[in-house]
Amino acid sequence: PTDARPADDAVPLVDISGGELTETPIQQTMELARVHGPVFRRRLNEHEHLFVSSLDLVTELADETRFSKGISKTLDYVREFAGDGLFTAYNDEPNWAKAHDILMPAFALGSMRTYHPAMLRVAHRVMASWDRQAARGAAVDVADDMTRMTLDTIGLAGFGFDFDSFGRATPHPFVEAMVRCLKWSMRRLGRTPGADYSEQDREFEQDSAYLASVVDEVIAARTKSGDTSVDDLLGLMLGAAHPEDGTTLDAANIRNQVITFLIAGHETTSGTLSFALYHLLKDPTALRLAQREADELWGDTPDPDPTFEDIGKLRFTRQVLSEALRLWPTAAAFTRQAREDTLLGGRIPLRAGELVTVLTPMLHRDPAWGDNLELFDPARFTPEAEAARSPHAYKPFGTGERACIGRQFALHEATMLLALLVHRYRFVDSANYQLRIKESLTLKPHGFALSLIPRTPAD
Ligand code: MNH
Repeated sequence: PTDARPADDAVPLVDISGGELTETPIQQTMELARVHGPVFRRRLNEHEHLFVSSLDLVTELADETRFSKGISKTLDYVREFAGDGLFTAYNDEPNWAKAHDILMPAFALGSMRTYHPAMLRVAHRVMASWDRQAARGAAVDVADDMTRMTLDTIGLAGFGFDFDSFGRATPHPFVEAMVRCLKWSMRRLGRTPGADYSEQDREFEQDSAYLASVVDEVIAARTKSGDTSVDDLLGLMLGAAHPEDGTTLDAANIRNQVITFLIAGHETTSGTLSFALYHLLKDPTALRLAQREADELWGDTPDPDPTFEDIGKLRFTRQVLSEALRLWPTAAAFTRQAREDTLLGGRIPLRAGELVTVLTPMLHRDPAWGDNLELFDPARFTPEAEAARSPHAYKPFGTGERACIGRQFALHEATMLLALLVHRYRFVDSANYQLRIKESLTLKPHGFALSLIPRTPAD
């Protein structure tokens, strides 16, 4: 066959076909990397795929002249519900560059100033809810509440749409349908050849139809209002002309963009905040430093209203988030594609178009990070430490021109909320929580219950 691969002793072949892809494929693949090293091919039935996680090889993969974003099998499955939205578009699909150019202004640094009030409004919802739980002596489910908060934030800031997640006892049905769709695409690669999956597929069809109906609701709320002056994400999608050719996005693509941003705009930020809270709970020194930083800005004011400028001053809080994303980058893999036939690391032959997936949590445990790789240590992100390290050792937001467009949005939102929470509460580990990570393409702490006590000036 023409796709037979040349003999290639440089790369171990790990065949897991007899077993299965588990419910936690990222952690399963991390385990393979711990056993077989930073480069291996994983065979799973008819699928064979190259995984890489060392700094030297990722440095090459980040070279945009040799590699570009690749759409993995899994992302192809996500295309079944996100289509040619920004995240899942092929590089050469004209709608990628078109939507990128039209939507970029919404993510320029200055735009964060316009999102700040919506982010703060939702932060107040979190605290009102946590105050009630604290008064009842009840623990909160951190991952659920962080998801409520990030969904409401992208809804309000990006689309002027209120999911009102804290007004509901259970998550908004959008979240439940989304999680099932993400899991469906995550699990598809592991299907046993010949087995019957029609029931899962039917459920998937229903869920993706439901997601599309929420998108229509979000769009209708805006078009009905007749307001074409709002220049938030949805306003740009519906109205903005391409800066050069003057064309606008077509209706099918707008739907795909709305669904993409509703998902990409909240799911990973939620996990990031949850991991950060977990690490602060388990690290009293880091918690104390974060509290001190917030206290310096806001003193004993019980209900501070952070300004946009305040957020840039929360340097340590930001380091906490960076270190949380080192250990558990919530979008834990990204795929690169060779532009031409090439030799990776001078020894691994790749054909033009061949895919290589970077396993980010293992890159983030490369020896370049020093000692005690599993230890949470925000000092790894002081300006001096960052300057001394290769930029390619840290890729929680991917790389190159297809890197995350929402990075500043996520960090502004997460930094503000984390600082407000440590300022307002003592964290009590009443359940002696042991970290378990659930996967629905993205990573989140599973069953993370946290008890809260309002802080008083003496705390
Ligand atoms: Mn985000 C791409 C991680 C927050 C919207 N994001 C990516 C990629 C990673 C990523 C990794 C690259 C994937 C790939 O190469 O295949 N994103 C994150 C993380 C957070 C995050 C870890 C939070 C923390 N992302 C956000 C937010 C938004 C967003 C918030 C929107 C408001 N991300 C995107 C979009 C893309 C993307 C859109 C695709 C960009 C493109 O390909 O042009």
